[in-house]
Amino acid sequence: MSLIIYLDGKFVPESEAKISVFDHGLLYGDGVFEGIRFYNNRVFRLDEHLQRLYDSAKAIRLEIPLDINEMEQAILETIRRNDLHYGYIRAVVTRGVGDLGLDPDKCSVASVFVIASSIVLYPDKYYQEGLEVVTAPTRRNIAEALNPRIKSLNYLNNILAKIEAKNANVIEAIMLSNDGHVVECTGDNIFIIKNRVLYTPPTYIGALEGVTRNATMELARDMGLEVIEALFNRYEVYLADECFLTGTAAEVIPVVKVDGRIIGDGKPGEISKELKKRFEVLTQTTGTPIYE
Ligand code: PXG
Repeated sequence: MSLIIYLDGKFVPESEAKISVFDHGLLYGDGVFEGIRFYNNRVFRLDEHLQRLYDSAKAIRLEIPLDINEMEQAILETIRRNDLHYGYIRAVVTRGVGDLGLDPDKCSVASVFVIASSIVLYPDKYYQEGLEVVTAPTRRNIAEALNPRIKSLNYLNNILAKIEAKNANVIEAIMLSNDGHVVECTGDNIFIIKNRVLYTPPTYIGALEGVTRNATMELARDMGLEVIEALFNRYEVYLADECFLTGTAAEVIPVVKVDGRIIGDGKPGEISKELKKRFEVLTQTTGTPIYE
């Protein structure tokens, strides 16, 4: 089925949703994006995603031609035009059409597009049995070069690590900072649990401030658990009682093996399972209504 796409103020069929070969989003990865989920006719944490999009744009001095309310309406209307109830949104802002030089000021206006689509879910067995992951040899970009808190169109750092995951026959890889601290995965944040305390790396070492990460931290605190943003190394992951990843696509997914080491008893942990359950309730019952 052909989708209706929002592109620069218009709703067009997929076949007409085209971007110039001179767009700097394509030529240089110069742009920002968000991946957002909607469940049960509500967009999950839309305000948080929009804020991150505008923060990312500000950090690269990119002016989005819509204000945040207009962007919200463009997203909601794109879902409505496709008559979707559960799914995935990709909102993208590119620097726009320029010449073959780097200069962003030669691009007159940013391009905005929104794709609303159904989502391809990870196979259920990963949630039931837990994931195996490896550590990628490729280090996470350092924050002082390209801050990973900017959700930019330049995902090559993550893609290199994803290739390393696939070479090892797994679907996700842990990325380390240059000095060996655990940072995050290619498209997910990471948590470990030791003695009923949750640990996740602080964003300043170069992890994206994940919307799912934030929601999970709130849910854990609601359960009376302590959550600490702290630096840790692979050693602490290997010795953890539980480990799980969070992300818009993956939601909350348990990890049971890291670099060949069994985590805990090799089965999804009790706290991870409870958080996954509570996260599902949250996504089904909260969010910005699409059709009211
Ligand atoms: N870290 C990175 C590097 C990400 O790209 C997350 C963490 C999790 O953040 P949220 O806000 O989603 O909880 C992301 C987001 C994909 C895909 O196809 C993954 C993301 C974005 C877009 C596509 O796997 N991950």
